Amino acid sequence: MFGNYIEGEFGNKAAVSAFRDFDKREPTIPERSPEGRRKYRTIWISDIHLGTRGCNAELLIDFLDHVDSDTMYLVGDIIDGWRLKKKFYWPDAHNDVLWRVLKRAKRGTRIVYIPGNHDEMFRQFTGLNFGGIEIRRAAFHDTADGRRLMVLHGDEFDAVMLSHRWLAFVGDALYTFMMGLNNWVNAARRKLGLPYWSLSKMAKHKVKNAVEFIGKYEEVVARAAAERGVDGVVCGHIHTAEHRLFEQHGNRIEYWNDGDWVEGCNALVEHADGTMEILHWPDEIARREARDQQAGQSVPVAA
Ligand SMILES: [Mn+2]
Repeated sequence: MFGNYIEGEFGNKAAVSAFRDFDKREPTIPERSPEGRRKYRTIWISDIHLGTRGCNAELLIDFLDHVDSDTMYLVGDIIDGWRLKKKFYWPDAHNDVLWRVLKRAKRGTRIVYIPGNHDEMFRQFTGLNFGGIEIRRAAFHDTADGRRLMVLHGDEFDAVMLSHRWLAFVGDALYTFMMGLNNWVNAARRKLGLPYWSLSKMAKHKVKNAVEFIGKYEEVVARAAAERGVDGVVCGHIHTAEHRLFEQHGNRIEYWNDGDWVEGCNALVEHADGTMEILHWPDEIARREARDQQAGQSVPVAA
């Protein structure tokens, strides 16, 4: 069924052969033995954007090979259908990620997949199960210490945030680039006898707005959670891992964002006692390598 769907959706030979029986093939990056993995009660990951060059599939594979959980939520934008339809890009490592997810389901991890806006084509399968993966529009998660969290991708709030949306994509790299451009523009303006004009000032203003956008987004999401009477919310979508506490009519509302696997490479985890934590995987790898070096052994990253 999934194969037929891919064929219809992408209608392209490369896509069909890339996805055909992909779960039956062995991964190109061999899986590390599941023994000795760090065990969590719950793992949330999102915004992986498989099918794009930006996706850090190798780091995610390293993460998946070092952690385990009873439940795993895939909080949307797992496969970037938008971009795949425009240009088909699917390296082996991206198959390897899907293979690992399906393998976890087979081993007994409860996997809940909540499609996002970039993989919204899977929303039509809401309520169905594929290879042990439950597809849902949103979910409620009860923590070990009795908090109820609403789990959703988060693009639902774009309508409210519409006027600010594009600002979220103005980042530091662009700002640095504009600073350079600013010098160049003003050198040219000087030659033409024109007064100084600060492009960087404008850029700075936009970056400040991006920071404001993120803050505002977190507030909007937390308010929506409060209205549903839950203790908090877990979402993704804005590629900014974060934990914030809000007050709404005297009630405490937790906001959690599990980040992304394009830039941040973050995951949100729940420990056995209900404590939650945001992991920054590049830091975890650095710590592991320092430990291994101290122990006098060197272990390659994906081994
Ligand atoms: Mn998204």
